[in-house]
Amino acid sequence: MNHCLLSFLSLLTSLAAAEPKWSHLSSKNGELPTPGESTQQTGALVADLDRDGVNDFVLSFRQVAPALVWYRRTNNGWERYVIEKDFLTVEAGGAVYDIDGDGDADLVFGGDWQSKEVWWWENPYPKFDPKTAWKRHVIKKDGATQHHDQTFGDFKGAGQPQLAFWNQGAKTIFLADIPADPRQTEPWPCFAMFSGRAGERGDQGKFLYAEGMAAADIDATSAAAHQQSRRARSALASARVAKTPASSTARAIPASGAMWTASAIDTAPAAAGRSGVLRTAVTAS
Ligand SMILES: [Ca+2]
Ligand SMILES: [Ca+2]
Ligand SMILES: [Ca+2]
Repeated sequence: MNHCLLSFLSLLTSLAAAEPKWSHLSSKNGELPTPGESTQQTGALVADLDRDGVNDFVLSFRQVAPALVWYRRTNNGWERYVIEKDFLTVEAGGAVYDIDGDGDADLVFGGDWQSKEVWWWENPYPKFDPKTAWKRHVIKKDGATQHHDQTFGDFKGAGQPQLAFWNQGAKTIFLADIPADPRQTEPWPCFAMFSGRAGERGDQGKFLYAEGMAAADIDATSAAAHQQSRRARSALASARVAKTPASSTARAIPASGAMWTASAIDTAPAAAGRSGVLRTAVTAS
């Protein structure tokens, strides 16, 4: 056996030893608190909301209140905290970022086909109460409905992230700078960075719209672009990376109003088991 093979086998052994041991917990068995009465859990986000170094998670709902519930990790398991006590028709997706710059992670979610709105919730750290909802702010309140997926990234090479969000009713991805005073600014100014078809294939003619969003620097080609993409990558490291089909590069774009273009990455027909495939990239033109 040669040295390389031995090293490889040794690496495999150490990786196997590091495998985490998973336990299946269910609210059905009382191992987790029951989130609410909605039978549609639309979104799930992982974030350390109380800054104790341990990840927590948030679930969203759209049938009955509450619309957002936080599962806070404690020494004794998981505790349920209501973030949004009201009824909202929250769509799948969600994003995490310290929007107001006070050091704690704030949350973004959008409304589904019944809603024209996108919202953010202000993290009240360190004052947490399981029954006290977080303050909700409006990012978008007009236009078309349905907002399936959002992400933060420095798409403009501005040195700080912007919010990109899908609006399926408009077949458009909107880009918004975080306002200088986000707690006092409603809605946020935003512009269409992409509009049109983005690889949607549909289910027997239904649901013809693209969804999913991730951010990565795909086409950096010059030294300047690399400079900007390095900043973007560091910004994106703290951003949520969602499931794929549409994505955006981190290359700098001109002033507001410039449209990005879509490029097919995978043109193969949709098939079972391929849901994670990146189909379309939306890049600065
Ligand atoms: Ca935590
Ligand atoms: Ca914050
Ligand atoms: Ca805060």
